[in-house]
Amino acid sequence: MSQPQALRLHVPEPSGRPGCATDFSYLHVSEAGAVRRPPVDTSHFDTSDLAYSLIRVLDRDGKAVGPWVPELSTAQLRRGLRVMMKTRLFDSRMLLAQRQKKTSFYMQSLGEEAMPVAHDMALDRTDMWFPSYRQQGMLLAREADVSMVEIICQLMSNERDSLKGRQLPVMYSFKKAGFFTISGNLATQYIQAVGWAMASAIKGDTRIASAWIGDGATAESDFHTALTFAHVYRAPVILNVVNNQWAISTFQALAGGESVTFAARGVGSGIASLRVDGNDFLAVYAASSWAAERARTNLGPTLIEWVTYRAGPHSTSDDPSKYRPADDWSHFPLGDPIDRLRRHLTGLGLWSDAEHEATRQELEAEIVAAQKEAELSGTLAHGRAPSAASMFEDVYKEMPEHLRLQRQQSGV
Ligand SMILES: Cc1ncc(C[n+]2csc(CCOP(=O)(O)OP(=O)(O)O)c2C)c(N)n1
Ligand SMILES: [Mg+2]
Repeated sequence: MSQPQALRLHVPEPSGRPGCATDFSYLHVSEAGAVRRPPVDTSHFDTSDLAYSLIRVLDRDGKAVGPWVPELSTAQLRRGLRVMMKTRLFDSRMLLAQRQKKTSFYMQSLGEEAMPVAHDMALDRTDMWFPSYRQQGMLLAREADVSMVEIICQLMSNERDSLKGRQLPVMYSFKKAGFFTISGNLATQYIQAVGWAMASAIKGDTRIASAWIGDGATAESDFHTALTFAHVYRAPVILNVVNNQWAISTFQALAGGESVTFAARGVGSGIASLRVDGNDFLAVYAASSWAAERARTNLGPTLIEWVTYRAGPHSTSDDPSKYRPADDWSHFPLGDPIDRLRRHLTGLGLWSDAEHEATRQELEAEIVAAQKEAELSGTLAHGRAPSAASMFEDVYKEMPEHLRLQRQQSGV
């Protein structure tokens, strides 16, 4: 008999660190157009290969190829590019506002703009989103429902903030836009979305739910509980997993993405699952439409792992140069979603450099004007926040005696 071996654990490490370039071969990227498109009434088992490949539409030259090419009008494509540009410009402007102490905190979606914008285009306006904090692109796409001024007022916790300064900036809540209140407690979105979707089906409604989670947050038990309920009751829900490679300073492998994809967890739970290039606007639209059709026709949930890259810091409190190469994003094999759609449209003769620049200037002006208007109601730096006494309100319909007493004692 051989000598007993000392036991040891395997602790995954990223393939790159500051000063050492990342080896992105771990992503297993498929060629554009190479992955098949099954009918929507497929079984979870039949999506096993799709959970380990990568659905892509835009090739290196910006051409749309393969079975997943969606039917999108010129107007939709141009609008998609415009809203992605708006999201990026909005983010950089709000980052600046945080540096000027006008808001306490900000989270950019740099590099991840395609997913919320294209997903929104594939869903109906009455569907319900349970987002995490990096899907602001959806709100910026809904200009008919939510104004940019309202969004900025929430960030500045000012007197026009509809949440009265009670939420961390970026933790938006817009019922009128089907945007469920963001919770700082990760993964709660998943159980809430599945529960809401089940309720929609119980009521015989036609609205579906869209749940959002990051790679890191899938390690929470809520994720697995939600998958079980969604599978068992065939809930009308789309289960989005944004694998942007990082959970603050922790690499996605630590949440279990090293030898098994996040999409494969869906298959293992009896849910049809896709792994999709999240930086490919056309692929995002096509996969989202496929999943939405399944949900709408009572074929049940679909889990989609979006492969993307968090190009900026996790938040304004993070410094990614401490844990990954500074130029990592420029080597990410799936590129920049805005550049890729721009190239596609330019190749079709539907966009030009001059138009790009004019759109950029127009959007900048729109954002600056909205910020100015929002600041008329105050910023974090310049008072005009809702009074501290208001924290006692809105908890109960009628304020109970013990809260009334606390308010008196607090002297606010
Ligand atoms: C239950 C819970 N655990 C930990 C945190 C702290 N936290 C906030 S964001 C974050 C990283 C999440 O990473 P990921 O899910 O990959 O999402 P990403 O930020 O990359 O979009 C952590 C650990 C939290 N808010 N909630
Ligand atoms: Mg992440």
